[in-house]
Amino acid sequence: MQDSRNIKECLDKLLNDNDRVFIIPHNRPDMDALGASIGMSLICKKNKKRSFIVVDDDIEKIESATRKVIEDVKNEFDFIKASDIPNYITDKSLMIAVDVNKTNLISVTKYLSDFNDIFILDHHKTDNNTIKTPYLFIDEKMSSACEEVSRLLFLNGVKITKDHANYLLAGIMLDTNRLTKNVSTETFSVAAKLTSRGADSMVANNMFLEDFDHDRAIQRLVDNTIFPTYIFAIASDRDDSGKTYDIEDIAKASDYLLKYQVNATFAIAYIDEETVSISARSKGIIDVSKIMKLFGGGGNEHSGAARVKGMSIEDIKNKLNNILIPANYIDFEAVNEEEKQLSLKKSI
Ligand SMILES: [Mn+2]
Repeated sequence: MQDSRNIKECLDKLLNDNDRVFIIPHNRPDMDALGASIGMSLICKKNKKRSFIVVDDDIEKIESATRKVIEDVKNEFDFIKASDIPNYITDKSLMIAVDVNKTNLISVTKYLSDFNDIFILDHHKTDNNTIKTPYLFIDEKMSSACEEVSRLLFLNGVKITKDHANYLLAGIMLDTNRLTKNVSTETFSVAAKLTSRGADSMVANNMFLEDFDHDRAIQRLVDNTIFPTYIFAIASDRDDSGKTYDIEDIAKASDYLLKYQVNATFAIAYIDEETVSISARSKGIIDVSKIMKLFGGGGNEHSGAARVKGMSIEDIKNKLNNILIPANYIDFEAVNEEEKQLSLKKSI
């Protein structure tokens, strides 16, 4: 794990060298990206730097939990669109990307060269699209961007309200499947500190309450789940259903499947007439980002996704099946002996 003090030191210097800050979460921000953006904005405030959070998506297109928080805090923080950047940017503007490191997942790609410095704090793998900057802080083992930003808030002695603490806890809960996946003692320690500042796991959890239609969509995918081997589960829609899904609902279906005795889960459905989205989750033994790479996507060990054009759901399931058959699975050796024995026992 990276030492947060080094990150703080670097950030202190950059905040000192610049007069304005543009905070960039990934497109269609989720609670981890938004919570981390809010946290970063509080650090800027403490350092007396004006900051803007750039959310370019139409508010109606953002998932409900995030949208509600944006509505709640829009008077407290400056939210702007990417096209507003030229109105506010100065010669000494710092860009801070949180929960993202790739040019193809942000809205400000065409302004990158206008920023004086770029600082990135993320927990996703890097690839060819990763923004080039000397200030790149990636820790794939970190549960969430909110966990790291919380640590920075504590190190900076920033006062946070109960609401802020809840947003940060919600981000951690989202990325850890409610504190069950990819959590370390550090994660719990951060969660405890947020709780001592007024966060309430019930309140944070309630931010993710489903509305009925979305929950039905998620369950439709879950209902159609196959278990190609005893350690994988694949939920999907049918090719001929004519339905399109929200990316977030597909992700939630793969999250949902983690409650079963499997190591990795996948959910597959159309997001528009020609694009199929795959969401992948892992309890940690299998690196799903490697599998998603084979479909042109990415992510990290615990969480990955890909968007595929030109393949049907059935095609994708077949390709996935071929990859997942243990003999063909390139990293199957990563499964430790104990786990292998356990899985074998279960299959008998
Ligand atoms: Mn995240």
